[in-house]
Amino acid sequence: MDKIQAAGRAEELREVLNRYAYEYYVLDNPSVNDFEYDVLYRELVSIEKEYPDLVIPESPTQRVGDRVLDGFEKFTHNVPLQSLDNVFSKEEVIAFCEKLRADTESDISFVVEKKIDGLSVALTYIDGIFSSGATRGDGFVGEDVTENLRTIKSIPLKLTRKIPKVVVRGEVYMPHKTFEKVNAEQELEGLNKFANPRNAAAGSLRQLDTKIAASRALDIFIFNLQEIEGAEVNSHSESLLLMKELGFKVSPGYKKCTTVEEVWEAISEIGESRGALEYDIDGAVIKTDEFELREMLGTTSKFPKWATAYKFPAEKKKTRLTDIEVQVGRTGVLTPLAILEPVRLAGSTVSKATLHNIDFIRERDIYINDIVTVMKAGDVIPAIVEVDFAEREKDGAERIAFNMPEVCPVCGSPVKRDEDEAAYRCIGIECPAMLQRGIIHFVSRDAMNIDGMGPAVISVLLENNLISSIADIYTLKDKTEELLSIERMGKKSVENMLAAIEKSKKNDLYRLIFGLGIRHIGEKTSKMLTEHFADIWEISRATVEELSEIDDFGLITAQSVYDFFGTEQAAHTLSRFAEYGLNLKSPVKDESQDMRFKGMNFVLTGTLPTYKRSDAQAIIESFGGKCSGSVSAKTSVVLAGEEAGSKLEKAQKLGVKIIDEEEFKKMIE
Ligand code: 0OX
Repeated sequence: MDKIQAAGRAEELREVLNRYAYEYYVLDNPSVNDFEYDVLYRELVSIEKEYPDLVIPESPTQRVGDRVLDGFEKFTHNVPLQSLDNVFSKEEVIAFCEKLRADTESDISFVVEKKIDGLSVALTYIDGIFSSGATRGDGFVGEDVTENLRTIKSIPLKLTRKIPKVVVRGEVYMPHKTFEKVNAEQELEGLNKFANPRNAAAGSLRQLDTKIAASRALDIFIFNLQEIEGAEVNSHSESLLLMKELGFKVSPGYKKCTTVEEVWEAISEIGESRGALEYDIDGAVIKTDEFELREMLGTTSKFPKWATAYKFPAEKKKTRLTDIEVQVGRTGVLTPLAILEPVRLAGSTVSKATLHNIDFIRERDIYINDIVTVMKAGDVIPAIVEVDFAEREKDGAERIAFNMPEVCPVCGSPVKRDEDEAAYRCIGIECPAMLQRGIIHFVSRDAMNIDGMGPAVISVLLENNLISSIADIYTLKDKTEELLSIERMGKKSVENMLAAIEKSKKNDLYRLIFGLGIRHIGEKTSKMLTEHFADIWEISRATVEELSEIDDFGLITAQSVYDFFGTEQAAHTLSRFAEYGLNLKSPVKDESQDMRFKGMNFVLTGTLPTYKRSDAQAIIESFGGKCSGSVSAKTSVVLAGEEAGSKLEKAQKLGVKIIDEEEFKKMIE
C-alpha cells in the first residue's frame, strides 16, 4: 500500500472504529462484536506503524496511555466551573423553585438531573477535535489531565460536527464493578485500598503514568455546555440535546419540569433508582432551563442562584452483625469494628461499621448476631444506628456479648483503660500498630532531638524494613550501605542523621523517658522522675506508691508509669538501649549546690523593676524552689512588681508573705 492509499484507509478505519467505540461506550449498544473491532483496530495499528506521520491525536490508537508525564500543568478555565448550593428537604426544594418563579416573574422551567458523585472536568474541542481536558481545581484553575482523559473511551476524540470551539463539563466516575476490581488489585499488590469510587476515580485521573489511568476503565457523564462558538443555544435542555448529537455521553434520565410537583417527582424517581445504578450519585440537581432567566437570576459570590443540589438523606438498611473485631489505631487506641453480612448502601457494599468504643456497644445494647440498622451518608464511614430488639425473639440465633480484649490483638501487650476515658489502649512500646507515630515522637525536638529523621525519612526507613522498633534506630549505623542504596537518601543526609543518632545517646535521661510516649508523662513529669530516681532501672522498679510520692504525681500518672515499665516490651527496649550505650542515668545531684529555696513555692506577679519574670523564675529554680501560676494556701512567697492584680489581693487575703524585687535580691545574695 502506498502512502496515499494508506492515508485513505487510515481515515476510513478511524471513522469506523470511532463509531464502533461510540456505539459501545456511549450508546451501550454495539453493532459489531469485539473480534470484528479488533481486526480493524490491528489494521490501523499496522498502517500507523508503517507510516508514523499518519498518527493523529483523534486516532483510536491514541487511547492506550503510553506516556509517563513529569507532572500536570495548570489549566485556567475560560468559563469558571461553578459549584452548587445544597438543600436537604422537600420544603426547601419547593421554596427554591417558588422563589425563582417569583424573582423572574415568568413561566420558568427546570431541569432535574442526577448528581453524579465523581470529579468534574472540562473538555475542550477545537474544530471538532478533542484538544484538552482539565480538572475543576478551585473552579478557576485546574490541572491539565488531557492525556489521561484521552484514555476514557466514552470521551469522543472527534465530534460529529466541525464546530470552531466547544467546551463541555462532565463528571468522571468509576463504575462499581471497576471499583471492586481495582480495589482487589490494590489489595493483591499490598497497596492501600480506595475508600470509595470517587477517590479511586480521582486517584486514577491524577496518575502520571497514563497506562495506569487507562487500565482503570474510567467513565464520564457530560452535563453542562460551558462554551460554544458557531451554534446558538437558548436553554439547558437544548444544550443537552446538542451535546448528545455531537457524540457526548450525556448524563441520562434528566427531566424537564414546569411545575414544582413535577420537580419533586423527578427527584423522587432519581432517589428510587439510586440503588440499581452502576455508579454513585449523591443527590439530584435542579437547574433553571432558560438561559435568559439564568442571566436575570445571576450568581452569588459562590454559587449560581439558578441551580441547587438536593442531597439525599442518609440511606439505612438492616443486616446481621456477625462478629466484632478489634482494630488498633496509630495512637494505640483499640476500636471495635462490626462485621456485617454485606449490604448495598448508598452505592457501595458495606460489610464493616465502626462501633467506636465499648460504651457505645453497651449503650446501644449490641450483641453479636443481632440484626442492626446501618446508615451511610455520602462519604461517611457506615454507622450502626440501632438494634432490632424484636428480631431477638424471632430468629432464635444465639446472642453473644462482646468484651474488650485484655491484650492487644496486634502485639499481645496489656491493654489499659483510663478511668476518665472510654478508650482502651495498647501500652506496648514495640507494638507495630503504633510504630510510626512512636518513632516520630521519640526523635522529636523536645524528646531525643534527632535531626535529619523527619516523618518522611521515618516512612522510608519503615518501608525498607530498616527499622521495626524504636531501639532499631540505634542499629542504623550498621546499615549504612542499605541506607545509601535508598534513592531518596543522599550521602550527606545519611551521615548527618547517623551523627545525630550517635549524639542522642548522651542526652539527659528525661528526654528518653519523654520520648517513650508513656501516657500522662510529659516533659516536666519526665524531669521529675529523673530528679527523684537515680536511673531508669530504679524508675522501672518503682511501685505505684513510690511513684505517687513525687510532687504533682497523682495516682493515674503513677499507675501509668508502673504499667508501662511492667510490660515485657518495655524491659526489652530498655535492655537494648543499655546494650547500645544510651545514657540511662539521672543527672548527678550537686551536693554542694545551694538549695536555699528547697520546699518553697513562689508566685510571680506584676512587672518587676529590673528582672524579667523568666529570669527570676530561673533563679528560684536554681536554688531548688518552685514557681506556680496561682496563689493558694501552699504558696510560700509572692514576688510582686508594678500593677500586680488579683494574685496580690488573694495573697493578702490568705496572709501569704509578699515581697518586692529589692527583698528578693536580698534573699538571693
Ligand atoms: C453532577 C453535576 C454537577 C453547572 C452549573 C452549576 C453547577 N455532579 O452531576 N454540577 C452540575 O452543574 C454545574 N450539574 C451536575 N449534574
